[in-house]
Amino acid sequence: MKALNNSEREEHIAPLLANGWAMLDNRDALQKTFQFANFRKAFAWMTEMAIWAEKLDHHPEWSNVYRTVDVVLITHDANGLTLRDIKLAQKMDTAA
Ligand code: HBI
Repeated sequence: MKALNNSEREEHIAPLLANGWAMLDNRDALQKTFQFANFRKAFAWMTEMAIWAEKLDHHPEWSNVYRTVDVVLITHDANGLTLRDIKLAQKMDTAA
């Protein structure tokens, strides 16, 4: 999996930044904090995303406290962002 080139970055990252994602300062990674109405909804979303992660063979770094899920997306094999991260971020936003 190849790291995103500059034109791919412009095309794919800007819409995510406009939708609550941020770039981490110290890693080439995307971060977003998702808030749900309650724990049940947060965990249901995580379950749905876990099934997608397996399907895409691409897994988030994430943690859950009550109704909040903190997500970091990066492709470990590329040590940076790839189209897999973009795809998973879009999936997460659509399902949230
Ligand atoms: N998930 N985020 C992330 N990054 C990876 O590089 C990655 C993964 N899930 C599975 C995976 N790589 C496998 O393709 C390899 O470790 C075999």
